Amino acid sequence: MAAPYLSIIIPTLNEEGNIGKLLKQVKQQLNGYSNEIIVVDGGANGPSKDNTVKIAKSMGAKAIYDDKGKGSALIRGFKAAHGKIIISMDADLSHRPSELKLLISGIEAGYDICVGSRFMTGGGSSDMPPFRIFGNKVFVTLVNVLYGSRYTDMCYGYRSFSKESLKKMRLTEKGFGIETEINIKAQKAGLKVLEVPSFEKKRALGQGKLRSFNDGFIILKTIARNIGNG
Ligand SMILES: Nc1nc2c(ncn2[C@@H]2O[C@H](COP(=O)(O)OP(=O)(O)OP(=O)(O)O)[C@@H](O)[C@H]2O)c(=O)[nH]1
Ligand SMILES: [Mg+2]
Repeated sequence: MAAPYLSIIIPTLNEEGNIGKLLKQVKQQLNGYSNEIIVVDGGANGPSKDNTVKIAKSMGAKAIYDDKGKGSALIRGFKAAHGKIIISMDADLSHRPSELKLLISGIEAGYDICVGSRFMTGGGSSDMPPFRIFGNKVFVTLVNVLYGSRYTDMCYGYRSFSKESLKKMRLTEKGFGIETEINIKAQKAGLKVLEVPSFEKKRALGQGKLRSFNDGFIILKTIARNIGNG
């Protein structure tokens, strides 16, 4: 079978209230593009305890398993992807499927990576309490100063990639440091990155897994770990 043009990678952990609605909307947006949707399910306590995988499979998505965290799930999904363009997207309906075409066109226009930004004109968030906005600002500023980049957002997972760019970055972050690792390694590898405005909605149903302080610390360690090495 010919390789699909697009691969959509969705990490999931107990998202049964959201995944069906999301996949329906994604499929509507991707009508006309050859595509595969890969759900990477699981967490430290094993697979989702609810019907996430059952619903995803019934709607034509492939499901694979990973138990090491969101970053690990994304890396596994990226490796399993066959598409020329690969997109990462959350399962909780925070990311608007109507923005998929913008992310696709960024790669088609010749960029290696296209990242959604909640802090550009036209972007925004109804899912960020003030302390998360503050933390994100600190991380963006640190990365820009340390690595000479000009990002406006950091910890946001709605992104598109050319297949080659993913191979060049050799990603390793297992948890919520993955987006920061991508921003840093893309900059270090001299990849062409385009930020596009994105609006993040509140998680629709279910519980968020990010723990602001623990994961903030992990993000800081990600920033520190990448200083100097290559
Ligand atoms: N496979 C896998 N997916 C995860 C894990 N943790 C989170 N996810 C998924 O990653 C995406 C982002 O996680 P969220 O919990 O929504 O994180 P967040 O958006 O920062 O937090 P909220 O604002 O509370 O939603 C969602 O699709 C989750 O289901 C994990 O350990 N493993
Ligand atoms: Mg969320």
